[in-house]
Amino acid sequence: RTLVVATQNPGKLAELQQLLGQTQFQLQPMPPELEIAETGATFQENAILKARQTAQYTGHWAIADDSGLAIEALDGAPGIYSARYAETAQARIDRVLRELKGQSNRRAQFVCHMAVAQPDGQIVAEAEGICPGEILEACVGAGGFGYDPIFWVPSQQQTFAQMGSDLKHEIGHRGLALQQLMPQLQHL
Ligand code: ITT
Repeated sequence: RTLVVATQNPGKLAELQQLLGQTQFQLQPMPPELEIAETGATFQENAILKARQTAQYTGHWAIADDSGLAIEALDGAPGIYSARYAETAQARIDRVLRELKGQSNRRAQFVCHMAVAQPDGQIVAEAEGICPGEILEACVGAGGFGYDPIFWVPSQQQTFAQMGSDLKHEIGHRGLALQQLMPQLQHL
């Protein structure tokens, strides 16, 4: 059956297509004209509203991912505002580096909440993945997207932007969420 991947973010879409490639679903991109206001106060609320509205609009099953970077010394910012923290990806990274200037606590985590809705909008599966790390003082690595070049994963001694996509899927927030979601999808 058809599963609409409810994201307009090309970096996320590529990862989700790779991660969902082995499932029983025929993946479809989100209709470009569909704009969803992220009015929720949490990753979970935003994932649910994106999955629900996309399912209802398309009449297909839909999966949504609401994710972001939560930095301890910034009281969890940018968090659910990660995509809206500045105009461009580079400006968002620059803002984080500026706000952490001189700060010795560099601890952070990436969070990904996923929700799956059936065609009438009812949520049938949910999962959350968290990946702990540290914010570097400058970019390292050229792969990935978003905040990947400043997100250092101590257990791997490299940034998200340095690791291959297989490793990012294995230990990253999105991959961990999907590892939990997969068994739930199999029973639908
Ligand atoms: P959709 O809502 O259309 O899916 P979006 O980019 O607006 O796209 P979010 O509201 O969930 O999605 O914001 C997530 C932001 O968090 C994203 O734009 C990146 O800036 C950041 N982010 C999430 N996962 C990331 C990852 O794996 N690597 C780097 N940055 C990531």
